[in-house]
Amino acid sequence: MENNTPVQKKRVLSMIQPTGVFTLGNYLGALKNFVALQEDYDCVYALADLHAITVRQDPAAFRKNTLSAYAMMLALGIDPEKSVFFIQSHVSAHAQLAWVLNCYTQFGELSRMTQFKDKSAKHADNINAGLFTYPCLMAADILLYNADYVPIGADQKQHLELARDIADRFNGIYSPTFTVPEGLIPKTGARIMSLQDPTKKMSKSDENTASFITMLDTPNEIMKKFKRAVTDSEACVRYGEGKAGINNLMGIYSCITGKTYEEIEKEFEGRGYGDFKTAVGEVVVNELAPIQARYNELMKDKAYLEKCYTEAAPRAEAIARRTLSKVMRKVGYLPLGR
Ligand code: ATP
Ligand code: LTN
Repeated sequence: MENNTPVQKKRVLSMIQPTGVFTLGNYLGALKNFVALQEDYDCVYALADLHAITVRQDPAAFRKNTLSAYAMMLALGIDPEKSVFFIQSHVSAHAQLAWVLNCYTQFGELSRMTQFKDKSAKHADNINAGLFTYPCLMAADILLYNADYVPIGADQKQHLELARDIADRFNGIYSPTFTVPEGLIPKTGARIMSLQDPTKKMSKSDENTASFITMLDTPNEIMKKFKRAVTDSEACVRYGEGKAGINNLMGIYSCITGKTYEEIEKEFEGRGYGDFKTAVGEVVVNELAPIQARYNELMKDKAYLEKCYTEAAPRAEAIARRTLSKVMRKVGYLPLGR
C-alpha cells in the first residue's frame, strides 16, 4: 500500500554573530553547510545579534554589520522562502528562555567554556556577565526550535554539548520537553586556520588582517594574502605533521574543489608552494566572485532586505512561543487569565 503521509523533515538550526564581515573560516566551517542543508531539512537560521553585545559594539557600525550580514547570507544562497531566516533580537522568546536556562546551568559548567576563557583574556577590561552566560542563550536558541541538527564549526562543539546537557537536565527534572540536538561539523573546513599563524583559528576579530580572508576581499587582496601565507620550508605539497600552514591551504583547496588530499598531492607533484598558493587563491577568488556580485545587488535593495527579515520574525516567533509556553507551564509560572 502506498503511504501518502508527508514525511516530517528533521529540523536544522544555526546562527552566526553579525560582528563584522564573515571570513572564509565562517564560510567553509559553517555557512556553506547552511545552504546545502536547505535541500533536505526544515531549516531555521538567524543572526545572533543578542550574542554580539557580549563584546562592546558601536551602535551605528553594529546596525550596518547586521544588515550587511543579512544580505551576505542571502547572497550565499539562504532562501528566505524555503528557510526561516530572522534576526534574533526580533524574537523576544530567546532572551526569556535564556533566563530560565541560566537557572538550570551551573557556574562550574560555564567556567569550563574555552571561548569564555579566550574572550575574557582578550577583552580583560569587559568580562561581563553576558559573556559568561552566553552558552545559556545559545542553548535557548537551539532548544526553542526543537532542532535535531546544529551545523557549526569545531570551535562551537563545547557549547553544543552544554546545550545537550541542559536539555537532558530539564527533560529529566520535568518531562520530555526539548529535543536533544546533534552537531553537524564538516569533515573538512571545520577549523580553518589563520594564514599568518596556522596554529590559531582564522578569526574575523584578529588584529592582523593578513591572517584572514573576508567574503568581501577583492581578488587582488585574496591573491596577496595567500601568497604571504605562512608555510614550512619543505616546499613539497604534502599533508603531514608539522605542516600546519600547508595542511590548512590543502584543507581550503579540498573544501572548495571537493578533491581529496591524495588528489591534491598528485596534482601538485614536483611543483613548489608558489604554484600551489596561486591555485588556492584562484579557487577562492572564483568561489567568492558570484557571491560578491549578488551581495552588491542585494545591498542596493534595502526594502527587499527589510521585507525578508520582517516577514521571517513572526514565523520564528510562532515556533519559539510554543516551546516557551510549554517551559513556563512546566516550571510552574502562574499563567495569565484569558
Ligand atoms: P570572532 O572572531 O568574532 O570570535 P568568529 O570568526 O570566530 O568570530 P563566529 O561568529 O564565532 O566567528 O562563528 C560563526 C560560525 O563560524 C560558527 O559556526 C563557527 O564554528 C564557525 N567558524 C568560525 N571560525 C571558524 C574557522 N576558523 N574555521 C571553521 N569554522 C569557523
Ligand atoms: N555561538 C555561536 C553563534 C550562535 C549559534 C547559536 C550557533 C549563537 N546561537 C545557535 C549555533 C546555534 C558563535 O559564536 N559562533
